[in-house]
Amino acid sequence: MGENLARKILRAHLVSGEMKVGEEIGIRIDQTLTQDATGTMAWLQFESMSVPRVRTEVSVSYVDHNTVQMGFENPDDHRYLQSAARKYGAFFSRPGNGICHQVHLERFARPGRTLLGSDSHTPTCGAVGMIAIGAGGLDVAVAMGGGPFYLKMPAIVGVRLAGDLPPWVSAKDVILELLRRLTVKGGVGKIFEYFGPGLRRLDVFGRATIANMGAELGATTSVFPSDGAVRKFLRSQGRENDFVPMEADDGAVYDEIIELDLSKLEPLAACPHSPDNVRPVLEIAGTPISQVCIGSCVNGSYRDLMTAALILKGEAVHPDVSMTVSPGSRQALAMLAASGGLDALASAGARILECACGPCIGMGQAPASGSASLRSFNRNFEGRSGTADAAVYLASAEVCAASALRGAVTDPRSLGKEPPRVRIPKRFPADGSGIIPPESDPAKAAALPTVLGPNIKPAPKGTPLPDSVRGRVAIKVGDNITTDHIMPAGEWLKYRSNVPKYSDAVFVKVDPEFPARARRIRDAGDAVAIVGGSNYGQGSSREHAAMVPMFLGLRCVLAVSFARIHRDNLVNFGVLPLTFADPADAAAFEGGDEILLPEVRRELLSGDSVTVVNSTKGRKVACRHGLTARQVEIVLAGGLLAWTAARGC
Ligand code: MIC
Ligand code: SF4
Repeated sequence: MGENLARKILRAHLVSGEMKVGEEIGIRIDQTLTQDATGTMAWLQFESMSVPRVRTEVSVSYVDHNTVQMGFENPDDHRYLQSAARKYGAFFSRPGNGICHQVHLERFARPGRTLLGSDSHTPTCGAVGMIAIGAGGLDVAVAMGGGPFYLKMPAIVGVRLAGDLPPWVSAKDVILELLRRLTVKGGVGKIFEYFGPGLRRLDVFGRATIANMGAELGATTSVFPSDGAVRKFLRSQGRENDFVPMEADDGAVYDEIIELDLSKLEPLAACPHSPDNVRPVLEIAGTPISQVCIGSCVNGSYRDLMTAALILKGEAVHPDVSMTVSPGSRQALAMLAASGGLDALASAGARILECACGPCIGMGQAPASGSASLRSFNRNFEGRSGTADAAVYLASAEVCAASALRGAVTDPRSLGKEPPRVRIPKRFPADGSGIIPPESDPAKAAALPTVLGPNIKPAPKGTPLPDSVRGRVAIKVGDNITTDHIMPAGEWLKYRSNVPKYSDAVFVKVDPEFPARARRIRDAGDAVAIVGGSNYGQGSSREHAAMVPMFLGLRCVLAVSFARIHRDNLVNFGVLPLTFADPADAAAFEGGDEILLPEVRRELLSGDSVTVVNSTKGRKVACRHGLTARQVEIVLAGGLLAWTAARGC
């Protein structure tokens, strides 16, 4: 029986478990990446493990999220990260060098390898045939220390691509179509493996767009074969030696198959406020926009930037539109400059920003009140742009550029222009000067200091789970709550390394009273509980969405279902994620209810069921924990660090 590519790579890295869907497996990690917003905590946690040097083939520390430097906080983080990378054997990608996923794809991604990154869009590198997974910073720290990464064996979904994309339709429309069909929870517990004749004309940049935004499906990761397109890409990066052909066996078996005829696709857009609220651009054409943003890790490649440049060339951005360009990497920017694209964009009136996440994470460029912003990005959660009542739409570079010209959402096919034809250069500039290698002499490295600043506080530690837990529901929320709801970024991003200060931001955009209420519950000696709907914690990998509420006393989250990375992060910080055995029971809970988990320790050790009593409503409901034996031990110990310390490793 033919084996698919995802299973082949997982099998080659398997260190524990059986590859049966839903069962826990442990895999060896070859490469890691961290970025500055999750990196300081990850590296502090790595330091606390007393490992002298990373034990991976390649670890890279990127600075890309928070590069605005409005105060000392960010540069202090950058300085710490640079000092830790140098000392502990990681490459350091300097601020301005680009967004981690784009730069990693260009400089480090290798077919057949595994990559674990403390950012949810790490799957981008699946474009070159590697298994690249997003996780919390603590999991990445463990992987840097040589430990395996544990996950439930995902189901492998084969996506068979047929046909060729019509003019003006691009890779972004492929993933938007999948989001339209499957929704933001359609990929939970799954790996999407792409194959079929439709791959023929899809280059690595397009594949990276699709793999990147597979994160919005909730997927564990996405993977493409390592074929001629990958070889060509690696050659253009001066890395042809890294090429290894990799593909599924003939007749490979998948747990599920999705058929997608590329020739039937049309330009699509995700409407506010969810990446799966997808409609044909034709249907929303004419919606006035105040802003267009091109770039980010999903559409910040040379291909996307040049596409926009060719559409805007010789014309001007509409007077009512502020247009920004944030290139995915310095390499993409350099190529754009060399081929005249930068001039075309700047002359058309686009505002050229740094090669960084920028507007995507609310670091500047908040749209005007009540206005619509069209972005070639991957997330449009309410408030993420920095403007609470802005309406953010997501689309391809083609749709964004056409709309920038017209001042309203525009189907690019209606421009009456020739479709842009971007010529991908045979060779990209790859001088490496944005990447600083680590100290290679172990003796010298050991003597090097790491440099902390006053905003950098240690990661908080959890405490062992008591026999029974008495608590209070501090907030009840609905379906699809994102980690941006739980721990906002934007103006709060500079406190990622200062948990006490960042705790003032927990849930503030949903309920400004939350932090004070949680502290009151905690200080009265009760546990804080949260009740959520389905897909609780979707979106980013930020472990802060578990760590910071834990600091405020969070002990358990009761939800209908969880997003994968957030659930793992809760466990890592000793917070119990419970799902209602009967989802209808969620209705029996309200904010302020007193709850009791009378025998939680015993129940965790004896089966999958945990009893939750709502003392206020006089109801007893059955919940499930769904934890593996290893995860049960971690929750009982009060988190992964405590568990690891107790085992003496
Ligand atoms: C995001 O796109 O939400 C982020 C910011 O890149 C996060 C990481 C973070 O919150 O630091 C992610 O995707 O994991
Ligand atoms: Fe950065 Fe946005 Fe990509 Fe997250 S999604 S890594 S914030 S560009």
